[in-house]
Amino acid sequence: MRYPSRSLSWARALSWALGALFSLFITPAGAETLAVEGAKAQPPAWSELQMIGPADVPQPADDGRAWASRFADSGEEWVKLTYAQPIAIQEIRVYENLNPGAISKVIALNDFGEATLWAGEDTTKTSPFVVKAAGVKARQIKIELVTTRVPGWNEIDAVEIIDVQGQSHWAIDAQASSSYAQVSSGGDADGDLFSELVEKQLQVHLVSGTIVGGRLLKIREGFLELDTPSGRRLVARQFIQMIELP
Ligand SMILES: [Ca+2]
Ligand SMILES: [Ca+2]
Repeated sequence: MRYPSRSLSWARALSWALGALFSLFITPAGAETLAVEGAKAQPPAWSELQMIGPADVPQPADDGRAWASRFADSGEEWVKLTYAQPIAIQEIRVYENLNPGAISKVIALNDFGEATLWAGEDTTKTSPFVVKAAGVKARQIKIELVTTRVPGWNEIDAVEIIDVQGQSHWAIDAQASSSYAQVSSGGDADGDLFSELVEKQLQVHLVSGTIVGGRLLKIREGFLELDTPSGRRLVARQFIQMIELP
């Protein structure tokens, strides 16, 4: 069952997205480009991809521009954020737009292994939740939550890293143990069809007339992730007209 506020947020996200033709997700200098192909496409509301880029939920609320787990109070969940390059971290700021306080652990991941930066119970229950890192270098951050600690959905809008120079960094990719988008998108009937195409070279014809050529890396909720000559691209499945296997 959906709450009315959830449908409203989705409508808001969609109307915002209508203005964004071929919107570029994020292009940090010297980093790979992750572009969304197929116009109007936005990641599904409440999917983990909503944590990519700067915080965009303007005030504390249930909002589809944030990640929400599949269930509100099912127990342990995690999210993993990837940044454009390894960062010497001074501070991590986790923007929790709804029911903050369920975070149980913050881990920095790099090529050499992992370091737990913080573990315990968040007694502040305020957003952003801030963890100091004293210069630990990492390209990925894993955040664990115990969602039973705070009733209702414990949503995360974005995760900001402040480096030792005071510069701000936002995630370019995200993963999660589950997401509410799996529920709101009503399952994945095409999943089996697309899974046969993973690692194959494809020519994807979009309804706009654009053709995107590349190797299929991953099937994401509502999107195909392709490795193209100009970088990684997300193609919205709803705008695919035909797929050619050259
Ligand atoms: Ca909860
Ligand atoms: Ca967001």
